[in-house]
Amino acid sequence: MASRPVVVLAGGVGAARFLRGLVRAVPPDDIVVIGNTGDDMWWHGLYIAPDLDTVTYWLAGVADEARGWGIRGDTFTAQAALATLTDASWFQLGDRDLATHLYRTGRLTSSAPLHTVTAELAEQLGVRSRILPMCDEPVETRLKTDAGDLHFQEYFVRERYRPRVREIYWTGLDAARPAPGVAEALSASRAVLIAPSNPSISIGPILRVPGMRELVAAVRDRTVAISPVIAGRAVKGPTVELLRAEGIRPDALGVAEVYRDVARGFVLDSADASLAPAIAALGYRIAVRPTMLDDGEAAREVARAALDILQQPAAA
Ligand code: FO1
Repeated sequence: MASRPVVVLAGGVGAARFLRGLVRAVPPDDIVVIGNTGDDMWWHGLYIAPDLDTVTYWLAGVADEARGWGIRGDTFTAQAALATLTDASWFQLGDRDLATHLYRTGRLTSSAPLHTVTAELAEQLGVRSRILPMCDEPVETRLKTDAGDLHFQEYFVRERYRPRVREIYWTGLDAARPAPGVAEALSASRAVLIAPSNPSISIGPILRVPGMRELVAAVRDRTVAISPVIAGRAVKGPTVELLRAEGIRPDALGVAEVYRDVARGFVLDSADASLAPAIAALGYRIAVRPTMLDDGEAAREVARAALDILQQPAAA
Protein backbone atom coordinates (compact mmCIF):
# COMPACT_ATOMS: atom_id res chain seq x y z
CA MET A 1 0.00 0.00 0.00
CA ALA A 2 1.14 3.55 -0.72
CA SER A 3 2.21 5.27 2.49
CA ARG A 4 -0.56 7.91 2.08
CA PRO A 5 -3.26 6.31 -0.09
CA VAL A 6 -6.40 7.80 -1.57
CA VAL A 7 -9.20 5.68 -0.10
CA VAL A 8 -12.51 5.31 -1.92
CA LEU A 9 -15.76 4.04 -0.37
CA ALA A 10 -17.42 2.24 -3.27
CA GLY A 11 -20.59 0.56 -4.43
CA GLY A 12 -20.91 -0.96 -7.89
CA VAL A 13 -21.11 0.64 -11.31
CA GLY A 14 -21.29 4.31 -10.13
CA ALA A 15 -18.09 3.80 -8.17
CA ALA A 16 -16.45 1.87 -11.02
CA ARG A 17 -17.17 4.69 -13.47
CA PHE A 18 -15.67 7.15 -10.97
CA LEU A 19 -12.59 4.97 -10.35
CA ARG A 20 -11.96 4.85 -14.10
CA GLY A 21 -11.29 8.60 -13.78
CA LEU A 22 -9.48 8.52 -10.45
CA VAL A 23 -6.80 6.22 -11.87
CA ARG A 24 -6.07 8.96 -14.42
CA ALA A 25 -5.63 11.55 -11.66
CA VAL A 26 -3.73 9.45 -9.09
CA PRO A 27 -1.29 6.53 -9.56
CA PRO A 28 -3.40 3.34 -9.35
CA ASP A 29 -1.01 1.88 -6.74
CA ASP A 30 -1.95 4.79 -4.45
CA ILE A 31 -5.65 3.84 -4.39
CA VAL A 32 -7.40 1.67 -1.80
CA VAL A 33 -11.04 0.78 -2.48
CA ILE A 34 -13.36 -0.22 0.37
CA GLY A 35 -16.23 -2.05 -1.29
CA ASN A 36 -19.82 -2.79 -0.32
CA THR A 37 -20.64 -6.44 0.30
CA GLY A 38 -24.29 -6.00 1.33
CA ASP A 39 -25.34 -7.05 -2.21
CA ASP A 40 -23.46 -10.36 -1.94
CA MET A 41 -25.43 -13.57 -2.12
CA TRP A 42 -25.13 -17.33 -2.31
CA TRP A 43 -26.43 -18.52 -5.66
CA HIS A 44 -26.51 -22.23 -6.55
CA GLY A 45 -23.77 -22.88 -4.02
CA LEU A 46 -21.54 -20.03 -5.22
CA TYR A 47 -20.64 -16.88 -3.33
CA ILE A 48 -21.29 -13.84 -5.57
CA ALA A 49 -19.83 -10.44 -4.64
CA PRO A 50 -21.24 -8.13 -7.34
CA ASP A 51 -19.84 -4.78 -6.19
CA LEU A 52 -16.33 -6.11 -5.49
CA ASP A 53 -16.33 -7.82 -8.90
CA THR A 54 -17.68 -4.78 -10.74
CA VAL A 55 -14.91 -2.58 -9.31
CA THR A 56 -12.28 -5.27 -9.98
CA TYR A 57 -13.37 -5.85 -13.59
CA TRP A 58 -13.52 -2.13 -14.41
CA LEU A 59 -10.09 -1.47 -12.88
CA ALA A 60 -8.72 -4.52 -14.73
CA GLY A 61 -10.12 -3.16 -18.01
CA VAL A 62 -12.19 -6.30 -18.68
CA ALA A 63 -15.63 -5.01 -17.65
CA ASP A 64 -18.65 -4.97 -19.87
CA GLU A 65 -18.95 -1.21 -19.50
CA ALA A 66 -22.17 -0.93 -21.52
CA ARG A 67 -24.02 -3.46 -19.35
CA GLY A 68 -22.30 -2.27 -16.13
CA TRP A 69 -21.62 -5.73 -14.65
CA GLY A 70 -19.79 -8.86 -15.74
CA ILE A 71 -17.01 -9.32 -18.26
CA ARG A 72 -16.89 -7.87 -21.79
CA GLY A 73 -17.51 -10.47 -24.49
CA ASP A 74 -18.48 -13.13 -21.96
CA THR A 75 -20.64 -16.05 -23.11
CA PHE A 76 -23.59 -17.51 -21.19
CA THR A 77 -23.45 -21.23 -22.07
CA ALA A 78 -23.55 -22.44 -18.46
CA GLN A 79 -26.34 -19.97 -17.74
CA ALA A 80 -28.43 -21.35 -20.61
CA ALA A 81 -27.85 -24.90 -19.36
CA LEU A 82 -28.85 -23.89 -15.83
CA ALA A 83 -32.09 -22.39 -17.17
CA THR A 84 -33.05 -25.84 -18.49
CA LEU A 85 -32.63 -27.29 -14.99
CA THR A 86 -34.33 -24.70 -12.76
CA ASP A 87 -36.54 -21.63 -12.75
CA ALA A 88 -33.98 -20.04 -10.41
CA SER A 89 -31.98 -18.61 -13.28
CA TRP A 90 -32.96 -14.94 -13.05
CA PHE A 91 -29.47 -13.93 -11.91
CA GLN A 92 -27.19 -14.37 -14.88
CA LEU A 93 -23.60 -15.52 -14.66
CA GLY A 94 -21.34 -15.36 -17.67
CA ASP A 95 -18.94 -18.25 -18.27
CA ARG A 96 -15.77 -16.31 -17.49
CA ASP A 97 -17.47 -14.58 -14.56
CA LEU A 98 -18.35 -18.06 -13.30
CA ALA A 99 -14.64 -18.81 -12.98
CA THR A 100 -14.35 -15.90 -10.52
CA HIS A 101 -17.20 -17.29 -8.41
CA LEU A 102 -15.85 -20.85 -8.50
CA TYR A 103 -12.42 -19.63 -7.42
CA ARG A 104 -13.77 -17.34 -4.68
CA THR A 105 -16.15 -19.96 -3.30
CA GLY A 106 -13.47 -22.64 -3.25
CA ARG A 107 -11.11 -20.38 -1.33
CA LEU A 108 -13.81 -19.21 1.12
CA THR A 109 -14.93 -22.76 1.85
CA SER A 110 -11.33 -23.71 2.60
CA SER A 111 -11.32 -20.92 5.22
CA ALA A 112 -9.60 -18.06 3.37
CA PRO A 113 -11.15 -14.76 4.50
CA LEU A 114 -12.97 -12.60 1.93
CA HIS A 115 -10.32 -9.84 2.01
CA THR A 116 -7.60 -12.35 1.09
CA VAL A 117 -9.59 -13.82 -1.80
CA THR A 118 -10.56 -10.33 -3.04
CA ALA A 119 -6.87 -9.33 -3.11
CA GLU A 120 -5.95 -12.56 -4.93
CA LEU A 121 -8.57 -12.02 -7.62
CA ALA A 122 -7.52 -8.39 -8.13
CA GLU A 123 -3.87 -9.39 -8.39
CA GLN A 124 -4.60 -12.21 -10.84
CA LEU A 125 -6.47 -9.73 -13.05
CA GLY A 126 -3.58 -7.25 -12.92
CA VAL A 127 -5.33 -4.59 -10.82
CA ARG A 128 -2.75 -2.31 -9.22
CA SER A 129 -5.10 -0.67 -6.71
CA ARG A 130 -5.93 -2.46 -3.49
CA ILE A 131 -9.53 -3.65 -3.19
CA LEU A 132 -10.84 -4.45 0.28
CA PRO A 133 -14.30 -5.68 1.26
CA MET A 134 -15.93 -3.54 3.95
CA CYS A 135 -15.81 -6.61 6.24
CA ASP A 136 -15.10 -10.34 6.06
CA GLU A 137 -18.31 -11.33 7.84
CA PRO A 138 -21.54 -11.89 5.87
CA VAL A 139 -23.81 -8.82 5.83
CA GLU A 140 -27.00 -8.85 3.79
CA THR A 141 -29.01 -5.87 2.55
CA ARG A 142 -32.73 -6.75 2.68
CA LEU A 143 -35.85 -4.80 1.83
CA LYS A 144 -39.38 -5.02 3.17
CA THR A 145 -41.55 -4.36 0.15
CA ASP A 146 -45.15 -4.74 -0.96
CA ALA A 147 -43.92 -7.93 -2.73
CA GLY A 148 -42.49 -9.37 0.51
CA ASP A 149 -39.19 -9.41 2.39
CA LEU A 150 -36.49 -9.58 -0.29
CA HIS A 151 -32.73 -9.96 -0.59
CA PHE A 152 -31.30 -6.94 -2.42
CA GLN A 153 -30.68 -8.99 -5.60
CA GLU A 154 -34.25 -10.35 -5.54
CA TYR A 155 -35.52 -6.76 -5.37
CA PHE A 156 -33.02 -5.36 -7.87
CA VAL A 157 -32.62 -8.06 -10.50
CA ARG A 158 -35.55 -10.49 -10.15
CA GLU A 159 -38.23 -7.86 -9.40
CA ARG A 160 -36.47 -5.10 -11.42
CA TYR A 161 -36.94 -2.71 -8.45
CA ARG A 162 -40.67 -2.39 -9.13
CA PRO A 163 -41.99 -3.25 -5.62
CA ARG A 164 -42.65 -0.36 -3.27
CA VAL A 165 -40.01 -0.34 -0.50
CA ARG A 166 -41.19 0.16 3.08
CA GLU A 167 -37.93 -0.49 4.91
CA ILE A 168 -34.29 -1.34 4.21
CA TYR A 169 -32.47 -3.38 6.82
CA TRP A 170 -29.30 -5.43 7.23
CA THR A 171 -28.56 -8.82 8.72
CA GLY A 172 -25.13 -9.78 10.07
CA LEU A 173 -23.99 -6.30 11.08
CA ASP A 174 -23.66 -7.14 14.78
CA ALA A 175 -20.87 -9.63 14.10
CA ALA A 176 -19.17 -7.51 11.40
CA ARG A 177 -15.92 -5.57 11.82
CA PRO A 178 -14.02 -3.44 9.28
CA ALA A 179 -11.91 -5.88 7.24
CA PRO A 180 -8.18 -6.10 8.05
CA GLY A 181 -6.45 -3.18 6.35
CA VAL A 182 -9.47 -0.85 6.39
CA ALA A 183 -8.63 1.07 9.57
CA GLU A 184 -4.96 1.31 8.59
CA ALA A 185 -5.80 2.63 5.09
CA LEU A 186 -8.21 5.24 6.45
CA SER A 187 -5.89 6.53 9.14
CA ALA A 188 -2.91 6.70 6.74
CA SER A 189 -4.98 8.25 3.91
CA ARG A 190 -4.18 11.54 2.21
CA ALA A 191 -7.80 11.73 0.98
CA VAL A 192 -10.98 9.71 1.41
CA LEU A 193 -13.53 9.90 -1.40
CA ILE A 194 -17.11 8.69 -1.12
CA ALA A 195 -17.91 7.55 -4.66
CA PRO A 196 -21.14 8.60 -6.41
CA SER A 197 -22.84 5.39 -5.35
CA ASN A 198 -26.25 4.90 -3.79
CA PRO A 199 -26.01 6.39 -0.25
CA SER A 200 -28.59 4.01 1.20
CA ILE A 201 -27.79 0.58 -0.24
CA SER A 202 -24.16 0.98 -1.43
CA ILE A 203 -22.38 3.39 0.92
CA GLY A 204 -24.93 2.87 3.73
CA PRO A 205 -23.84 -0.72 4.51
CA ILE A 206 -20.16 0.27 4.53
CA LEU A 207 -20.76 3.06 7.05
CA ARG A 208 -23.00 0.73 9.11
CA VAL A 209 -20.22 -1.80 9.78
CA PRO A 210 -19.63 -1.28 13.52
CA GLY A 211 -16.70 1.10 13.98
CA MET A 212 -16.57 2.21 10.32
CA ARG A 213 -18.46 5.48 10.65
CA GLU A 214 -16.15 6.50 13.52
CA LEU A 215 -13.06 5.62 11.46
CA VAL A 216 -14.25 7.83 8.57
CA ALA A 217 -15.44 10.61 10.90
CA ALA A 218 -11.92 10.68 12.40
CA VAL A 219 -10.56 11.68 8.96
CA ARG A 220 -13.55 13.87 8.06
CA ASP A 221 -11.33 16.86 7.28
CA ARG A 222 -9.88 14.97 4.30
CA THR A 223 -13.07 13.25 3.15
CA VAL A 224 -15.04 14.37 0.08
CA ALA A 225 -18.35 12.92 -1.15
CA ILE A 226 -19.53 13.03 -4.75
CA SER A 227 -23.29 13.29 -5.23
CA PRO A 228 -24.83 10.37 -7.15
CA VAL A 229 -28.02 12.41 -7.68
CA ILE A 230 -28.24 14.91 -10.53
CA ALA A 231 -31.26 17.22 -10.69
CA GLY A 232 -33.17 14.89 -8.37
CA ARG A 233 -32.48 11.81 -10.52
CA ALA A 234 -30.01 8.95 -10.39
CA VAL A 235 -28.00 8.09 -13.48
CA LYS A 236 -29.17 4.49 -13.12
CA GLY A 237 -31.22 2.42 -10.69
CA PRO A 238 -33.56 3.07 -7.78
CA THR A 239 -31.40 5.54 -5.80
CA VAL A 240 -34.14 8.15 -5.50
CA GLU A 241 -36.82 5.63 -4.42
CA LEU A 242 -34.48 4.08 -1.83
CA LEU A 243 -33.48 7.48 -0.42
CA ARG A 244 -37.19 8.25 -0.01
CA ALA A 245 -37.73 4.87 1.70
CA GLU A 246 -35.12 5.89 4.28
CA GLY A 247 -36.70 9.31 4.78
CA ILE A 248 -33.81 11.08 3.07
CA ARG A 249 -34.46 14.09 0.82
CA PRO A 250 -33.85 12.63 -2.68
CA ASP A 251 -31.49 15.27 -4.00
CA ALA A 252 -27.90 16.50 -3.57
CA LEU A 253 -28.83 18.36 -0.37
CA GLY A 254 -30.32 15.18 1.12
CA VAL A 255 -27.14 13.26 0.26
CA ALA A 256 -25.01 16.03 1.79
CA GLU A 257 -27.08 15.81 5.00
CA VAL A 258 -26.42 12.03 5.20
CA TYR A 259 -22.64 12.48 4.98
CA ARG A 260 -22.43 15.58 7.15
CA ASP A 261 -20.63 13.86 10.03
CA VAL A 262 -18.13 11.98 7.83
CA ALA A 263 -17.25 14.36 4.97
CA ARG A 264 -15.93 17.90 4.77
CA GLY A 265 -16.07 18.30 0.99
CA PHE A 266 -18.93 17.76 -1.47
CA VAL A 267 -19.03 17.70 -5.26
CA LEU A 268 -22.43 18.36 -6.79
CA ASP A 269 -23.58 18.61 -10.36
CA SER A 270 -23.85 21.96 -12.16
CA ALA A 271 -27.57 21.24 -12.61
CA ASP A 272 -27.88 21.44 -8.80
CA ALA A 273 -25.99 24.73 -8.40
CA SER A 274 -29.02 26.29 -6.69
CA LEU A 275 -28.49 23.82 -3.77
CA ALA A 276 -24.86 24.91 -3.30
CA PRO A 277 -25.52 27.62 -0.65
CA ALA A 278 -27.61 25.22 1.48
CA ILE A 279 -24.92 22.52 1.21
CA ALA A 280 -22.17 25.01 2.08
CA ALA A 281 -24.26 26.09 5.08
CA LEU A 282 -23.94 22.50 6.40
CA GLY A 283 -20.21 23.20 6.76
CA TYR A 284 -19.02 21.68 3.47
CA ARG A 285 -16.39 23.01 1.10
CA ILE A 286 -17.96 22.46 -2.28
CA ALA A 287 -17.23 22.10 -5.98
CA VAL A 288 -19.96 22.43 -8.62
CA ARG A 289 -19.11 20.47 -11.78
CA PRO A 290 -20.69 18.38 -14.53
CA THR A 291 -20.72 14.99 -12.79
CA MET A 292 -22.05 12.69 -15.53
CA LEU A 293 -19.23 10.15 -15.71
CA ASP A 294 -19.74 9.29 -19.37
CA ASP A 295 -16.09 8.57 -20.11
CA GLY A 296 -12.73 8.34 -18.38
CA GLU A 297 -11.87 11.97 -19.06
CA ALA A 298 -15.13 13.28 -17.55
CA ALA A 299 -14.55 11.01 -14.54
CA ARG A 300 -10.97 12.30 -14.21
CA GLU A 301 -12.27 15.89 -14.02
CA VAL A 302 -14.68 14.95 -11.21
CA ALA A 303 -11.94 13.07 -9.33
CA ARG A 304 -9.60 16.06 -9.73
CA ALA A 305 -12.32 18.45 -8.48
CA ALA A 306 -12.89 16.23 -5.43
CA LEU A 307 -9.19 16.14 -4.56
CA ASP A 308 -8.79 19.88 -5.21
CA ILE A 309 -11.46 20.67 -2.62
CA LEU A 310 -9.01 19.48 0.02
CA GLN A 311 -6.61 22.25 -1.01
CA GLN A 312 -9.27 24.93 -0.35
CA PRO A 313 -8.73 26.88 2.86
CA ALA A 314 -10.96 25.74 5.72
CA ALA A 315 -14.14 27.76 6.22
CA ALA A 316 -13.82 30.28 9.06
N1 FO1 B 1 -27.57 -7.29 -12.74
C1 FO1 B 1 -28.69 -7.53 -13.45
O1 FO1 B 1 -29.48 -6.59 -13.65
N2 FO1 B 1 -29.00 -8.81 -13.91
C2 FO1 B 1 -28.17 -9.86 -13.70
O2 FO1 B 1 -28.47 -10.98 -14.12
C3 FO1 B 1 -26.95 -9.60 -12.98
C4 FO1 B 1 -26.02 -10.62 -12.77
C5 FO1 B 1 -24.80 -10.30 -12.16
C6 FO1 B 1 -23.82 -11.27 -12.01
C7 FO1 B 1 -22.61 -10.98 -11.41
C8 FO1 B 1 -22.38 -9.69 -10.94
O3 FO1 B 1 -21.20 -9.41 -10.37
C9 FO1 B 1 -23.34 -8.71 -11.06
C10 FO1 B 1 -24.57 -9.00 -11.67
N3 FO1 B 1 -25.54 -8.02 -11.82
C11 FO1 B 1 -26.69 -8.29 -12.51
C12 FO1 B 1 -25.33 -6.68 -11.28
C13 FO1 B 1 -25.77 -6.56 -9.79
O4 FO1 B 1 -26.96 -7.18 -9.52
C14 FO1 B 1 -26.01 -5.10 -9.37
O5 FO1 B 1 -25.63 -4.19 -10.33
C15 FO1 B 1 -25.30 -4.72 -8.12
O6 FO1 B 1 -25.47 -5.62 -7.07
C16 FO1 B 1 -25.74 -3.31 -7.66
O7 FO1 B 1 -24.60 -2.63 -7.37
